[in-house]
Formats: sequence, C-alpha cells, structure tokens
Amino acid sequence: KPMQSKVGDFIYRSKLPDIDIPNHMPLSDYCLEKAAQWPDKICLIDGVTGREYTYGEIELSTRRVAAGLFKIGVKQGDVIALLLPNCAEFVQVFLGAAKMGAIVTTANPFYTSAELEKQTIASGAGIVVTQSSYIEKLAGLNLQIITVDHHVEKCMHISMLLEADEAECPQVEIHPDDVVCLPYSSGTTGLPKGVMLTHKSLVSSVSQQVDGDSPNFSITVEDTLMCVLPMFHIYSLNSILLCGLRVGATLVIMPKFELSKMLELIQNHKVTMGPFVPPIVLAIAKNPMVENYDLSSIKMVMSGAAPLGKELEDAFRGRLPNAILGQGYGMTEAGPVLAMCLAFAKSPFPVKPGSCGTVVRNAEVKIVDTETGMSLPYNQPGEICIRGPQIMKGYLNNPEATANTIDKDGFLHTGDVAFIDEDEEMFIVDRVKEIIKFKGFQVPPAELEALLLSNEEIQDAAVVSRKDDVAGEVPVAFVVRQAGSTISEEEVKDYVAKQVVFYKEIRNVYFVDSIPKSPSGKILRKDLRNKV
Ligand code: 4UV
Repeated sequence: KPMQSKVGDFIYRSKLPDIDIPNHMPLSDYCLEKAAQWPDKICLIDGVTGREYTYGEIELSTRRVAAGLFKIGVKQGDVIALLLPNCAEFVQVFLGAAKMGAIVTTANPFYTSAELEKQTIASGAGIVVTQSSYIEKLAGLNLQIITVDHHVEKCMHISMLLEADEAECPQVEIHPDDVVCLPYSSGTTGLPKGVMLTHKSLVSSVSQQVDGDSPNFSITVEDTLMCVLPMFHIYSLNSILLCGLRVGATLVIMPKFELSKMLELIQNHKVTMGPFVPPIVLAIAKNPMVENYDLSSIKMVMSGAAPLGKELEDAFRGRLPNAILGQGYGMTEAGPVLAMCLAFAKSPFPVKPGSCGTVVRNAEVKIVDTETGMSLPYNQPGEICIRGPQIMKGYLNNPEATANTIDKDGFLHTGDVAFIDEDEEMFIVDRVKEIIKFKGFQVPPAELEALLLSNEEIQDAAVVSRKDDVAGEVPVAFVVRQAGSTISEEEVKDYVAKQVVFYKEIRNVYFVDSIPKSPSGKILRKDLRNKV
C-alpha cells in the first residue's frame, strides 16, 4: 500500500531501499571520484574519428579546462553556453566549467540566431563554446567565442583551455546549492525558462540511478554506452554522460543519429547499453538493415523523453529478444529522472509493458487529482508530483513560474498524468501541459504562438500537437487572419520556419474565425487537439 503521511497523502516510493547520497560533493569531483581507480580505462570513443580518451585524460582535461577558463577571466557563477553536437570537447568543457564553479547553459546547435539570442541573453552567458560552422549565427550577440575545431580570427580556440596548466586550476569553494547547469525548458506552460540545476540536484539524480549496493540503473565499469542522444538535452547529459562517468563506463559518442553508422558502432565496440528515444527504438524495430549487424552485445535498451507505444515495444522485443527494454521518465525540472524501469536494477523486478518505470530512490511521488488537488491511491490517474533532493532549485529570474511549479510542500508538478499500480509501476496516460514533443525535443506552443502573433496579418493563433507515427507529435497551428488578409498556409509556415529550429516548424495551418478560450483567456487546447 502506498504509505499514508500524516496529512493523509498517498506517497509512492521506490521498491529499492534509500541510500546515502553524497550530494555535498561538487558535480565533477563526484562524477570522476573513482576515475583514479581506472585511469587507463577508455572513457570516450569518438564515433566519427575513432579517437579514444581515457579516464585519466578526461580527469586531467577537466582540471586544465578549469584552469584555462579561470585564466581567460571566467569567474565562479559565470555562465558559459555550450553550442555543440556530441563530441569530446562538450564533455571536457562541461566538466571543467563545473570544476571551477561556472554554470553551463546548453543549446541545440541547430537553433536559429533568434533562438540563440533569446537564450544567451536570458541566461547571461558571456562565452560560447562552439564549432566554427555556427559562428555566423552568433554574429552580433556580444559573446566571446571559443571554437573547438578551426582557429578563427577574433575567436579563441579550445587549445587555450585544453593546454592550460592544471597547476593553475583555481581552488573554489562550491556549495551544493550552487547552480551548475542551466538547460532551457518551457515546463508546464509558457516560454522556455532557465532551469537551475545545482550540483546537489545532479549528484542526487545520478546517485539515485547508479549508486549503492542495489542500483536502479545497474551500469558498471564493464559497460559500453551508446551516446547518440544529444548531450545538450538533459536525458543524455544526465543518464548517459554523468551516470556513465560515475561508474567508469565507456561512451561511444555520435554527433548525429544515422542508423547504419550507429549499428556499425554497436557491433564494433560491443555496446551493452542503448539509451534511446522512441523514434530510434522504432528504427531498430522496423528497419530491415538491422538484420545485417550483430547486436548481441546489447543487454539493456532504455526509451525515454516521449511515450513508447505498446506495439512498438513488442516489435522491438521480437528484434532484440536478449535485451531488456524499459523506460526512463524524466523532465528537465525534475533533475531530471523521476522514474526508471526496475528491470534495469541490479536485482531486477519483473515489469509490465507500457510502464515508464518506478519512482527513483530517495524521492517521493504523489498522484494528484487535477480537479480537487487530492492525492490518489493506486490505479487512479492524476498529475505526477515529485519531491526529493534532485529537483531544480527553480527557474532563473522567474520566482512566479517557480512558485507555479514547485508547491509550498516542495513537490514539483510535472503536468504529466499517470496512475501507479500495485507493483509501484507508473503508467503515463495523458499530459495536462502545453508542451509538444517532437522525437523527444520540446516544442513550446507559446513560443510559436508569439511568433505567429508577431505577423501583422495574423489576429490570433494557437498551436497544438498532432500525433505522428515517426516523430510522436508535430506542431500544427490554428490561425485567425486579420480582416482583409489572404495569407496562405504556406506563407504562415514559411514565416515561422525562418525563425525556428527544424522540429518547431508548423506542419499544418487551419484557418478559423476564432480561437476557443476559457473565460480567463486560456486557449482551450484540448478542444483544438480534438479537432485535428
Ligand atoms: O524536459 P524534457 O525535455 O525532459 C525529458 C527527459 C527525459 C529523460 C528520460 C530518461 C532519463 O533517464 C533521463 O535522464 C531523462 O524528456 O521533457 C519532459 C517531458 O517529456 C515527457 C513528459 O511529458 C515529460 O514531462 N516524457 C519524458 N519521458 C517520458 C515522457 C516517458 N518515458 N514517457 C512519456 N513521456
């Protein structure tokens, strides 16, 4: 039975015992704590060049980058933007920045200039680390640029950091509540906001997954992880990179998803663990090319960041019968992992298809009735709320949005609707927030609506999701034209497409006379979704 607390709430917990979480430690020290035990173990393999980096080298480059950042004037608490696909430099700069108390804000390198401008200004980033091919998009943003590939005039080069003297690594005092990572997420409503993840949040989240005698996510120094999901998104950053480093695993990193290349790397490097998103699970389940590779090294496959259909799960199991397939459920603001499949545990539990896992250790979940606010017992769907040392400190410079997300009892409201069954397994059934998920990427409707409204020919607009077999969901728009306007569907689509990354592009435009709204002016999204 879920434990009933003194105020009568039903509280759900892991079936695994709580552990001691060393969340007094700074993040990079925690992740590399045991690296000295395996200095020659391969930490990263660059899937493109084949170049390998040992744990000893990554630990050393962490101190060198910290020293280099200090030398070029970065101070504790300063924000550095990482605008990189998966590469060794992402890891080196992230760890080095964390080591010297700086904050990393991550962004999708495919973002447009306009999107980058918003995030770099809002986060207060002064430096951006990127590839030379993205520099053009950063023109006029008043950022100091560090390139990781070519030397470019007026930019600094990564060698300044990687070749710095580790003896000059600054001695900083890092408090567990200091922010270390600032990903952007629109959360349950509105525009993207800076999510303040502290050293304590991320150490706790990693620890909840992989530490102790009976870990939930039982990866070890023996494992090789496929790192194809982008590290600029919190799923890959946390559950692949940071968890992998903590246990001493080898990470095979790919800058972009390409099925044949990924299968080849899995085969050649005997990858044991594949953290994926549903579209990759789909490709493995359905693409005939898969038959040509030996994937027998894979023991575990995790799907997360978006719902995984039951049929797809079955098809996948038929393809890789020896791999355990399970889900992880995360949300940037939740630190990010809320629940994980207990079949991934060192002492595994039987699990049911369709479940997104069981709440992680050292955390409490409530399922809250969206109408009454009452917490609910087994098998009744309501909003998932979570409390624990891993959740965000809040949104940057936005106490109002923070207060709307983390309640006075410290529970973070996810906007996801689920029930929990008697085996403590969580099943997500709905979403009461606006966010659209394209292959696991966030598409915030409010951002697209603001763009649409900035067009003089558009009087009102609403953006909602439409189900899509491959992407999961895609954004579509309802548009009210200004009187006299004849703006076409193509024109509306083009107008948005010019200003946003590809996955936020609007797929269809429906012209309507008015947007249905509640008396308080809120768009009735459910009505619109039903129309699509
Ligand atoms: O904020 P965000 O983009 O964050 C994520 C994070 C995902 C994960 C998954 C497994 C991990 O191990 C991990 O470290 C991170 O996606 O989007 C959050 C929203 O995505 C939906 C849900 O609506 C969240 O609030 N979502 C995430 N995972 C699942 C999911 C899932 N397994 N099933 C259904 N929806």
